[in-house]
Formats: sequence, structure tokens, C-alpha cells
Amino acid sequence: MTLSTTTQLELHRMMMLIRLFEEALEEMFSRGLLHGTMHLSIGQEATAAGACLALQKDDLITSTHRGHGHCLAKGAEPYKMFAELLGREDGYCRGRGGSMHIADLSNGNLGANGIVAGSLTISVGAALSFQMQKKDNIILCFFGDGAVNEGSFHEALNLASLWSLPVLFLCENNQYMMLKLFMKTYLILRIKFYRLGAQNLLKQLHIDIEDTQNLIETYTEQVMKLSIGKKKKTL
Ligand SMILES: Cc1ncc(C[n+]2csc(CCOP(=O)(O)OP(=O)(O)O)c2C)c(N)n1
Ligand SMILES: [Mg+2]
Repeated sequence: MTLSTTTQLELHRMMMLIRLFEEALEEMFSRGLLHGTMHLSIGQEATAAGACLALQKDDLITSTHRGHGHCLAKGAEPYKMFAELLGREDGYCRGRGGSMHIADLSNGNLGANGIVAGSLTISVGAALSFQMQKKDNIILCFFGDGAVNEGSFHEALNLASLWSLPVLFLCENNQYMMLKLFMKTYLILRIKFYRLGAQNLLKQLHIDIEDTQNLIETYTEQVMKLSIGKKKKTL
């Protein structure tokens, strides 16, 4: 699949938006303007932009503690995100949530969350709801490599595969759990779900973050498969 020039430009625009948004946040944070804490995703823009490009508006995502990029890529308004981070009433959660609790239901974003591996179980619940309602939507679940050490990671993958739920798990493996090197917590070099006891029917793909075209192609293909071919998106 060759991406159209328009799609490539859209992808580039989104990655730039995420980067500039977070650079501005960092500046505001260092000036003491933000309430609470926040985690930046600088360097991970392509994952959010590429994967969300493959989704329809009414498909859902769940996010992590590092979720600004996911939120923007799923269509959130930067103004309302800034307002949320500044604790203002016109923010996504009326200024009560801050960075790790921004949810944007109008664009299909079930929200960031501060619980490592929290996104996996929420995704499975939402996917089960889609399945029971016989909807052809899917859930894209972002999670970090740190989540694989959590019990809920295994429960979520097991149920998703057992019930054939329309959920796509996307591990943003940046090799670190915040400050701790992943290799120091697990005796494996690459995260392989089947070695982690969640082999039931799950297919796993590795994608290099710098190969954005491959990332989009792979995600589009997987989204199409999960959507049982009912929806078609031209990129
Ligand atoms: C259940 C739970 N345990 C511990 C923490 C503390 N904590 C916050 S971020 C983090 C590491 C997360 O690593 P990873 O999922 O790889 O995300 P990254 O920070 O690399 O994007 C931990 C352990 C938490 N938020 N939730
Ligand atoms: Mg990590």
C-alpha cells in the first residue's frame, strides 16, 4: 500500500502538532503553571499518529499516563487540552482531571489513566460491549512495556483472545518503565506475548517506530480484519 500525499502530509502535521504541543507543555510546566504532574511522549509521536490514522471516528481508544499524543491523534482540540492542564473549567474534564485523566468521548477517546495496565482491562470491557451490541467498531488499546508485569495485562489478553474481542493491543515499547530499564525486570529482550502466557489465538507483530509507513499499513490491515471488512478506509 502506498500512502497518498495527502495522508503523508496529514501524518506529518499530526506528529508536528504532538511535538509542539508537548514542547509548549514542558515550558509551561517548568514555569510552574501546571497543576499536578505530566509525562511527555516526545519521540513516540509516530505511534499515536500512525495508529489512530487507521481508525474511524467512532472506533475507541484507551490511553496511558503518557497520553497527550494519543488524545491529539484521536481528534482532541489542543485548546481544551491546554485548558484541562491549566485547571480551567473549559478543559476536557472541567480542569479536574489534568494530564493523566483527559478523556474525550466525542472523539472516541475513553481516556488517559495513571494506572499502569489500566488501559487493557478498560479496552476489554469496551470491546465486549461492542461485541454484545453487534457493532463493527474496534478498540485500540495503547499500553507501555511496563504493563506486561501487571496481572491485569494477562487477564485482559486472555479474555480478549478467548472471546475474540475486537481489540487491538498496541505496546509502546520504549524499553523503560519510566526510569527502570525493562531488561532489568524481565528475563527477555523482546516482549513476546506467547512467552508471557497469553498465547491464545493472539497474533503479534513488531513494528519499528521509525518505519511510519509500515506502522500505518500494518495497523490499517489489522483494523480492517477486526472490523470484519464492513468498514473501508482509504488512506
Ligand atoms: C498499577 C501501578 N503500579 C505502579 C505505578 C507507578 N508507575 C507509574 S509509570 C510506571 C512505569 C510505566 O512504564 P511503561 O508502562 O513502560 O510506560 P512508560 O513510562 O515507559 O511510557 C510505574 C511503575 C502505577 N502508576 N500504577
Ligand atoms: Mg516503557
